[in-house]
Amino acid sequence: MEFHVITLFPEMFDSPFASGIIARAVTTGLVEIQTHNLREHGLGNYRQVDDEPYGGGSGMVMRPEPIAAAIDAVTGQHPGLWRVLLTPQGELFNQSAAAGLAAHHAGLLLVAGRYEGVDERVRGLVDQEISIGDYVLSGGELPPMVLIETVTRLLPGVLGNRASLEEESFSSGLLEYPHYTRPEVFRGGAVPPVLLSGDHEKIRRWRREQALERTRKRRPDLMVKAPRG
Ligand code: 4HQ
Repeated sequence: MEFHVITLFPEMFDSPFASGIIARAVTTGLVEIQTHNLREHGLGNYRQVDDEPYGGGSGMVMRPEPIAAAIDAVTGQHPGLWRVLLTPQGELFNQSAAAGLAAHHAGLLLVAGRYEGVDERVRGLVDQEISIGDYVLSGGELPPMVLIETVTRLLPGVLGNRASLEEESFSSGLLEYPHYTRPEVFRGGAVPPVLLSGDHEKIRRWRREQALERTRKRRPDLMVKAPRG
């Protein structure tokens, strides 16, 4: 899967993907991450990419022409990319949206914003607008990184075969069951005896109950589509 990112700060994408799962996915050729510097499409001698808002007000707005030129340049070289603008006004990102993005086999073109926002006419240049959460960031680089990280681990071959498909499909959409490792007692807190019992069927059932109970208590909003106990 190809990820293309249009950004004013390409260097910010180096270190987050230089180690761990993503780095291995890049080395093994499962994913490719290409940054494209928006500044190269800036206007005039100063390579301007932003300007004052019509109608007045504070902050700067990203002009549409450099973004359009960058999108045209990338899609000209890489046809079929699914174009995504990261903005607080987009659809809220979640695991199901990540799965949808992972299905775009030609790859993704992610447009990172900066400043107070982008000119409204940029929306017409993309296929989808996504928000990574209901909070306000200063920079525009973290949202595309979050998408790349979330989508990459869904791609075939990236994680290897871990959990059984049945367990995985049961627990998807729920919070995880509680995890324990050594020591058996830590500051008065004991590991639940069932986990030391060696009875794998009993352990499986206990974990399912815990995941359901924990989700019901902490995130009842997730229970709508969750599997029945
Ligand atoms: N932005 N999800 C980019 C966000 C954001 C979000 C504010 C968009 C800052 C530069 N983007 N500008 N939340 O907070 O996608």
